[in-house]
Amino acid sequence: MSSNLTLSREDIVRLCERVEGAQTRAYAIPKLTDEYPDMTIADGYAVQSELRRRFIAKGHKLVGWKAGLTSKAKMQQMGVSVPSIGFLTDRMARPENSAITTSDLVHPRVECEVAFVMKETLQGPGCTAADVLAATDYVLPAVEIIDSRFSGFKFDLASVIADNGSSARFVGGGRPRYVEDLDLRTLGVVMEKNGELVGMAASAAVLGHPAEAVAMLVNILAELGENLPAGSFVMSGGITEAVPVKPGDSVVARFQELGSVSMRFT
Ligand code: OOG
Ligand code: MG
Repeated sequence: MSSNLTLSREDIVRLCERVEGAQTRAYAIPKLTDEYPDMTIADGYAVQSELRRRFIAKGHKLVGWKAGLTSKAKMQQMGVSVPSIGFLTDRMARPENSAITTSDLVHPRVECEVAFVMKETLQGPGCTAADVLAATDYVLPAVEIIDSRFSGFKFDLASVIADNGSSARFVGGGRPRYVEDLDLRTLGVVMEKNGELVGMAASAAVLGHPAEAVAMLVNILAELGENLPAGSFVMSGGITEAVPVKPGDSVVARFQELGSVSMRFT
């Protein structure tokens, strides 16, 4: 990792238990750097990796990964300027058009993303956007429901990485398409909540091209000693700002060329 570990093994386990408790019982906690101001990005990933290990030990299945904070809109909204990654499990997936409960979430927000499904395994370092496109089976539109476990949805990079990039739920849908049939830089996206426009942007907002975000993710995975296996579901990062949702809200994300993804909240 580009920065060093400062946490002891005991601290990593303690912080992991704190984050896991907040995630599974849906309560807010202070950001971890309040207690550990010297926490580094490497420390954040050490906590996240311990969380992943525990979830897998409990029978959750790793289905893919997500890139976070990859667009200007997201970086400005969250006050963080470096992208990050998090893992996705089968327990986080929700069907398209389904009712998503909020009682098991702290303060959910929705964001539109381009998702990739991989047909070949990718291994960094040195992974490029061209490598990603060649290894992609298809892309599809997705909505991520993020839910920071930190009070006020306020955090720094080390804390949000430890909290698995605020990952909570995700919904894939629309129309799967082959990348060679699309220009992934120019896809327009609009998000509607209760029939009103709440966000719009083009997919180039994500590091110039969503495949760049996936390449970045593969290169971070290499630093963690991991690869991106064939069959993985990968979200490339919110294109627009994330929008808060509450019970009763319905959300539609409309993607040019890729169709739309809908859900409602209860
Ligand atoms: C961090 C997660 C960011 C994205 O797509 O940018 C993320 C957060 O904003 O809470 O998932
Ligand atoms: Mg996201």
